[in-house]
Amino acid sequence: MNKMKEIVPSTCRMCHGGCQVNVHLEEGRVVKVTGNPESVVSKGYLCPKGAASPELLYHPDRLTHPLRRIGARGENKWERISWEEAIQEIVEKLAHIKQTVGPQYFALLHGTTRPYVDMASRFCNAYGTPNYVNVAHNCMGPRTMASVFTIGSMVAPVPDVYEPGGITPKCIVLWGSNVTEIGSAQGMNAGIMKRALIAAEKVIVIDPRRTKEAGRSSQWLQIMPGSDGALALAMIHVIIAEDLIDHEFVRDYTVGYSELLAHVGEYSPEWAEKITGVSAEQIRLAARTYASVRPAAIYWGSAIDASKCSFQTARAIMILRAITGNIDVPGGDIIPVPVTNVKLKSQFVNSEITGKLLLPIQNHRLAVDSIAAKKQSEFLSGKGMASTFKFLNVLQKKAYPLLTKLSAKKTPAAQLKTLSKLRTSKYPLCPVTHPPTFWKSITANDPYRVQALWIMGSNPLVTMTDPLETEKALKLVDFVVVSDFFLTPTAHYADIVLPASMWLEQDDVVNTFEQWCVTNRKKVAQIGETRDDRDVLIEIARKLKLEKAFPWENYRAFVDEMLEPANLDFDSFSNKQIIQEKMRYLKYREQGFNTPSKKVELFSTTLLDMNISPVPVYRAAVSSGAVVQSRDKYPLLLTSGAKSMMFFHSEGRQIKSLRKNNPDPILEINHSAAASRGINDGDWVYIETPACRVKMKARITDAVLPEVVSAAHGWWFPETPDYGWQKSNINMLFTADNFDPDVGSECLRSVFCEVYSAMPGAWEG
Ligand SMILES: Nc1nc2c(c(=O)[nH]1)N[C@H]1C(S)=C(S)[C@@H](COP(=O)(O)OP(=O)(O)OC[C@H]3O[C@@H](n4cnc5c(=O)[nH]c(N)nc54)[C@H](O)[C@@H]3O)O[C@H]1N2
Ligand SMILES: Nc1nc2c(c(=O)[nH]1)N[C@H]1C(S)=C(S)[C@@H](COP(=O)(O)OP(=O)(O)OC[C@H]3O[C@@H](n4cnc5c(=O)[nH]c(N)nc54)[C@H](O)[C@@H]3O)O[C@H]1N2
Ligand code: SF4
Ligand SMILES: [Mo]
Repeated sequence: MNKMKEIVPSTCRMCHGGCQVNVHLEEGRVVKVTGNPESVVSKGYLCPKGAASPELLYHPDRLTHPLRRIGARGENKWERISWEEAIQEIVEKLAHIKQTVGPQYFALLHGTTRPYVDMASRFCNAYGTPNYVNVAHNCMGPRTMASVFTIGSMVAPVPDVYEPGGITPKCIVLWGSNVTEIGSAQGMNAGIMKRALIAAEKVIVIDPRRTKEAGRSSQWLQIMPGSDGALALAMIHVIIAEDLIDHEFVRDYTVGYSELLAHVGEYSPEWAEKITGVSAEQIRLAARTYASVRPAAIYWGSAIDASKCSFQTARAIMILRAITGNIDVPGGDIIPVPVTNVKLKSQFVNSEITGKLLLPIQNHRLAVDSIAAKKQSEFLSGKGMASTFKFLNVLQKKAYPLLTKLSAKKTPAAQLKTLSKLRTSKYPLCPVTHPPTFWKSITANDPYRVQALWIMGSNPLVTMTDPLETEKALKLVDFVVVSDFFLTPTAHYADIVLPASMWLEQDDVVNTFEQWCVTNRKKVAQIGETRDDRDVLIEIARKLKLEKAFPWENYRAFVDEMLEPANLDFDSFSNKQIIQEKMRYLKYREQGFNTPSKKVELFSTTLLDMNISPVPVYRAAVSSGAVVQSRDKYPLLLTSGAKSMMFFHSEGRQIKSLRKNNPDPILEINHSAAASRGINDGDWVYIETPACRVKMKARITDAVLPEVVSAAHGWWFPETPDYGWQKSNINMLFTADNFDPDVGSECLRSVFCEVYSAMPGAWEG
């Protein structure tokens, strides 16, 4: 008998990539996911994670119903409860907190962008808590801020590789991104990028590791981890000194060129050579190639973000794009045109969706990373009365006019400046509550300790720095909810665990990174009682009487609203599969740039007003003082977290087809460094910093320099009873005490360490 077969077009969500795929069903069961060759987004591309989607869907360890903790925190003892009970408990707790101590005593934390992020942030703002915590400080936040303050766009420019104008860049710089070997980064598709790289005349790779693309590039700059800011400034220096700028663009569309000129004089290639390890000649060659082979595009990765000089480095790279006239030209770094006939939910193009203005103005100041919150808590504890009175006075006088301005001011830079003044955050450009400060606020009860925490889609014990501090904090919070696909090391510390649905169980209009199109995601399965996070958020919000901010009965109603302007219902949209917007280049010629000056701001007075350097500077991205002092004990420079094709951060370790291809946590170490330490290929080794040591398997290679090692991140072992989250967790080696002063990012790419054998060949678990 023939089996009932069906193919449903949808959009993968095993990572940010948004690949359009075909979901193959047999007798209603998902048997396979394949790439969709018709797709303009992904042209048939599918990575192993996408192919493993059915394995995740049907995994025997998946959470299928809500759980309530019955043992001690971390003990992993649970009872099954119903959704009604779980939701009632959460609603009661949140209502009680709001009434008794104030909404700021609740925090919501998530990791990288996932489908629920817009609703999660809206939830926090509507409920009244400024403690919306996520990893933007280390990921995309610095790059987004650089885009906002330089060209006035929340959507950072991307290389013109999807061919809306029929051409791709002649020169591509891959700067701290290994997108073609991981599947996708921030929506950029590996397959599409690969085609563009093959077509390009020149490819420059800036990476401390010889990646595949570095191996086949025209020029590979093997940079010392964390020193990208120095390289970018030296490249600006060369381009100006050798008169390779685009004169017309600089004259007509930028402000602050003379200040930039004076500023970069000292940043010669010889200066940068000492910091970056890249020879002055190589720097000159790269700058000349980039400035003269046009159109050129830079694809930047998260290596730019996770340092002590993240925002400034990203600013310098934005300026490189501008002074060479490569912004928004066909084949350059373009700003996609968002779809117009759909109500978009991406926070990058619809600032309304996150509900920032729903947050009562005085609450902005109550975030745990806010200087004002500290003053208030001193006031409540009887200390610092005088200054607190002054602060309350200022708040009354100034805050309300500020909020009015915030909504009236059109440029995102002006809005962010206002918000930053309201928030008085220690890190003025950190767009969310700063995670390390958040965890410290709990352990130190300073300025106060939140009473409830909802962790949605994050495994901070593994992916955030200083996990022991995080564990301590998780034990101290009165009420912890975790929403996830699986019981993770972090979920073990929850009071309530909620089972989340994955992409094959969701209807959606996909819109986060690729702004120029929206694609369909179609629900084809339902496992146990899993629920869409957004439905849960909406239900809880409405039970907390927040219907004004959440007028939708459920998420599906919101999706219908998204499609209203296009006059489509969800089924017709699903049949269509995609709505695209036509690309328009050189938009700035008609409308200027959306900065206060309407031009590209090489010098930014807005930044100056915020006490941030108005022109990009370089700050050594080394780790904390204690480590530097013991440099002879820790001679190697560790960069961590180059992503693996098989895993999305800490996910996928329980998925057989993926784990088979990457069974162990890998440390890449150079031959000579390994030989002098008696380490053989495949040995388990300890990696040690003053903070801690963890074990990984050595891969001996000439792809990194003898003084550099590169370690994977996100490791835990779901196959062991305690999940072994401390054994190979690279974040155990980072103390959370060394931040970029502008945005609060951390030095994930540059900490000094030592590596030694952990009993060759023996892995004692
Ligand atoms: N398969 C898979 N795909 C993913 C993810 C995943 O976990 N797995 N995560 C997603 C997320 S959230 C992100 S942020 C992106 C990240 O993806 P990318 O932006 O591509 O960044 P990474 O993979 O972190 O690092 C890319 C390269 O930076 C190099 N690198 C390390 N240190 C430095 C340095 O100091 N300077 C320079 N120039 N290069 C350095 C590494 O060797 C690596 O080759 O990927 C997304 N896509
Ligand atoms: N040392 C070091 N650390 C790093 C990095 C590095 O390079 N080096 N990279 C950093 C970067 S770039 C990022 S973005 C962060 C990422 O950090 P996170 O985004 O916090 O990633 P994970 O810790 O893997 O947590 C994701 C959890 O959410 C679950 N999940 C996935 N999708 C959903 C969903 O739709 N709903 C719900 N409820 N749960 C879901 C997964 O099962 C998993 O347990 O890690 C950072 N950590
Ligand atoms: S790159 Fe990302 S979106 Fe594309 S198939 Fe792989 S996991 Fe899915
Ligand atoms: Mo990220």
